Amino acid sequence: MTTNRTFTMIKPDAVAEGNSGAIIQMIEEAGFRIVAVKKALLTKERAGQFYAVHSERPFYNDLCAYMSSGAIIPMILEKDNAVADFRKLIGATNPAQAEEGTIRKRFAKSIEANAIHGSDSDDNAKIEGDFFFAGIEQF
Ligand code: FUP
Repeated sequence: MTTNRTFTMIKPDAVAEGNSGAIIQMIEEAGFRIVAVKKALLTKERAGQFYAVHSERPFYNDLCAYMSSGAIIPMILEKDNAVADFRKLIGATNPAQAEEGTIRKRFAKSIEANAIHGSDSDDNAKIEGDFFFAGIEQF
């Protein structure tokens, strides 16, 4: 299945530091349309569900604690080639390796507190978008 939608969430470090406005501006200037958006707080258990694919990784516990440490801003975005183009816009997982002009280069603090999430496939974009927005009207 190919769609022109992806899922993102601005992570606790970026929300807490007041960078969400600048990040959303970068997203819109790159040509993405916001289909759905809200501010939310994940419990550690729900963060664990979101990152279940990483449950065997050594960083899983810390990641779940971090992702439930403060508010996040999940969004569904729309654009041609959304998943791949958004991954380019956010940059490498480790900000030390992120290219100039990417969101993580500008705002990420570490590999864990890396400012923003972006889905890695169309299938995951749908699963992750539904995780936060199932049953909510989308425009
Ligand atoms: P990404 O798709 O770029 O978000 O990266 P991954 O799916 O590989 O990792 C998901 C999240 O796990 C990252 F955003 C941050 C966290 N992580 C760590 O904390 N340590 C690592 O070594 C790798 C990932």
